[in-house]
Amino acid sequence: MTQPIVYHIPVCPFCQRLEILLALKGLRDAVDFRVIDITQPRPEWLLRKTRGTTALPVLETADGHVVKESLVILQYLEDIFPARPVAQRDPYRRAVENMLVRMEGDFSAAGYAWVMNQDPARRGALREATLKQYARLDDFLVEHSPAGTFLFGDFGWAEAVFTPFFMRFRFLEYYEEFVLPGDARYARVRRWIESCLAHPAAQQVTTEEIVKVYYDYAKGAGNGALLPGRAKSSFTLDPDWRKRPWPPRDKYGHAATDAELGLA
Ligand code: GAZ
Repeated sequence: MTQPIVYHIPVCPFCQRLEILLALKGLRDAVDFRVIDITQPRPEWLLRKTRGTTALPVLETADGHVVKESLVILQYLEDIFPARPVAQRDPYRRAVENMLVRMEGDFSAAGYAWVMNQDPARRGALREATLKQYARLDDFLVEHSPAGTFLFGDFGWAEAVFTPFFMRFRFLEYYEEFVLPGDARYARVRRWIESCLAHPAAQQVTTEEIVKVYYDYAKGAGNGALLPGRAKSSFTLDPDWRKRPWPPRDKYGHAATDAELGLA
């Protein structure tokens, strides 16, 4: 039997969504995950499949069709593996779930803009903008799920979409000393985030991996791009992140070399 193939970057949040969904279904091995090194030019065979686009994840169906965009792939996997549904079935509950999913773009954009910022004078404003996004999520959860932990009874679709970003935002803790303030305004979203991060289906990456691999994002270079004076991206697969030291936290004052990052 041929399986669907997913071409992915292990530390990519959009890719992790798919792994979480499959873990929730108990079907992680029903898809053949193949790792792509985004610090290298995309191989020609992959560009032929995607008709030139480079963003991952990309899924190839068992009969050879190509599906792009993590949320579209997520729905495809939900549809071909329906035995343990993750999405809500009730139309209104599904709509609520989808409204929350639509908030993810602004949420992640705020955190990524902050981590990638290189101007110390903008830190306060970027922190405020990020906090505003947490407050919006809090407000949504208070409205639709005041007493619960997850949006509905259990870790579900919205959680599979957001949790990879909650994990990536550990880079804000490390590089920007960000902690979600303890006040009541964020109490509901904090409960959600903590439960999401602790869920067994969402343990594909660790804080250590994120902090090490995303060093170049903290210095303003996204998606495997190379910073001036460096020969290797922190997104490289070789050397493995486990063999590298923790990067310097002082992103504004110092640019670490390949050697300091354990990449040389
Ligand atoms: N909309 C697509 C999806 O599948 O949902 C997005 C996929 C995507 O951007 N994948 C990235 C990629 O393949 C890796 S993960 N990039 C290589 C390429 O050639 O395009 C970066 C951000 C950001 C949020 C997340 C990421 C990220 O800003 O982790 O800004 C640079 C990329 C909000």
